[in-house]
Amino acid sequence: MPDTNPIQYPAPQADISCFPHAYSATESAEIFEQLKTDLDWQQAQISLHGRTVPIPRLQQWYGDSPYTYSRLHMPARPMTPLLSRLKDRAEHLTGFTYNSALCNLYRHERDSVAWHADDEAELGINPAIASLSFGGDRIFQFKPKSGATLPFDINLKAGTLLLMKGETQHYWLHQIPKTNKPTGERICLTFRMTYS
Ligand SMILES: O=C(O)CCC(=O)C(=O)O
Ligand SMILES: [Mn+2]
Repeated sequence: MPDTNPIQYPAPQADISCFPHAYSATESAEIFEQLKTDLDWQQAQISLHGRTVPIPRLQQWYGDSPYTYSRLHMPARPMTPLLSRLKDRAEHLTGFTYNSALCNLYRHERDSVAWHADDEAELGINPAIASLSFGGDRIFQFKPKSGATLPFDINLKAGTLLLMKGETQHYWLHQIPKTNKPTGERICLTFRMTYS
């Protein structure tokens, strides 16, 4: 049975909570393998200081509408049956509805996502973002945009659902930093509601 009592993080001007056991270890291991095989993982390229460089992770976008993120354009692509089932569980646990998923595959400890807020216009004003983690543990870091309060870290283990909602994206940045400690592969599905 999944946890229905989330842990709430006491960060000011944020609403961040997590369900550490949305999926059991056995379920998470099966889901990881299936997502790794089923999803159409690609390494996108971005333009940085006039050079084209590959982003340090694999990604794919699944949703009814196209999405533009950090100037990367991702066409609409229907969710797989497994993604739809995982989305249903995220909706049930969090009480929000989602129509898309930005999926990330971190191949090893040197893959990462840099400091950012999920604040694209298509997400609306105070988006609810539910992310499900599978595979190896990674540290997820938060830091305030103004240096007014302290940064903090969450260790995201397989089977965890993290929910960011309310004003979180206005006041906080998040990242998955590179590390030197071997972590194993990790898949993170970030469910969102996009408005076109
Ligand atoms: O991998 C994660 O936990 C975070 C990914 C993320 O922040 C994003 O896709 O916007
Ligand atoms: Mn994000």
